[in-house]
Amino acid sequence: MSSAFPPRDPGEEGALAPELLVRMYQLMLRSRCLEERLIRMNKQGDGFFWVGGPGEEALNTSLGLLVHKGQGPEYDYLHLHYRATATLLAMGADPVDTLRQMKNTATDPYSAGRNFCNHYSVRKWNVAPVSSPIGVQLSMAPGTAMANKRAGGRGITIVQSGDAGTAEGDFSTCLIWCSLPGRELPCLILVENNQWGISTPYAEQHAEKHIADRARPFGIKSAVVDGNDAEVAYRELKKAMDYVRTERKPFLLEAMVSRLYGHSSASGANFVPDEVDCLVIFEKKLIERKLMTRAAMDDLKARCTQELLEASKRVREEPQPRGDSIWKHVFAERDLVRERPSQDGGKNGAH
Ligand SMILES: Cc1ncc(C[n+]2csc(CCOP(=O)(O)OP(=O)(O)O)c2C)c(N)n1
Repeated sequence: MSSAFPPRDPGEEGALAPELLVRMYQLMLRSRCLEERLIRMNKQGDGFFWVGGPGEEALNTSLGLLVHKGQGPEYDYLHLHYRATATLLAMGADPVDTLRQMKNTATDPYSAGRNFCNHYSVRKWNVAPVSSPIGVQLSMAPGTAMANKRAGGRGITIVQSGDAGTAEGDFSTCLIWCSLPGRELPCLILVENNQWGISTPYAEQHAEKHIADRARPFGIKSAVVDGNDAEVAYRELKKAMDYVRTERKPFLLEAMVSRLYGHSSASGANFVPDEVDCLVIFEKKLIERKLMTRAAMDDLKARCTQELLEASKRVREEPQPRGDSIWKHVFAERDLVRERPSQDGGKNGAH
């Protein structure tokens, strides 16, 4: 099994390997360009709603690179939230598919034009459908973590939530079920703390110093890390994932991140200049270490922006879902667990 996992990075204890850093930067930049295209599409009327992850790229790119990708309980399960754009891109998703979901075309592979942008669902990679009601994923994660444990391999479950999402009862459900004595689950609980829940400030909601401190009474190990530093994010995430993979026990990682375009299109989706930008920090580091030049970064950004602009124009011409497909994808059309037709022979979508 272990040979299928990403190779250990030689510079794990110090700086990460130069090739890895450049790869991470390319992915983070691509994700930012994609978000900026999505925001423009929404403002131009090519999509009803935008929510996404500008400001969370350092952490989410690292997650996408570290995940053990595949289908079934031998592989990692992902219960993401709606800011995980960079994770999907780092896993190898086509950004054009995200544009399709924004435009709600019939060609959108995540929801066939039914859902908001950045609401992924990829069966072949164990990516559970992203839920708009916040916190739901935290109750589902122990289920797949149990499947990981029973399968006996090294697959783990990773569940993400924002800071405000931890006020939901689902968060407690997750902590309780992951830490039952003698039945601990291999689940990484990842809290991406951008200090806001739409317009509710973190400081008014949390008596505890860190959300990670809530893990302690459950005997769950935890850490708080700077999610805006790509190198720190990658290294700390890897450490936490290695722990869960090896020990088959939960871990709570709280990463401090930014929200660079506000909550969503509902709050205007305008750039917030006084937030820390992980991409700017990373660019400075790469230039200082002479791994990339400013000109090369600018050129990459220009090419990415142009490529996505052209793709968005093509997506505009793709078909919308037909009215007579309205009942499709509402119920399962076959029993996916036992691979046999469901009891009504798959007609359940027809009424
Ligand atoms: C159950 C539920 N309650 C309220 C909402 C409305 N809502 C959408 S996003 C959000 C804030 C979530 O904040 P946080 O969990 O910190 O994540 P962030 O959006 O900041 O990444 C709220 C309250 C919702 N979608 N679902």
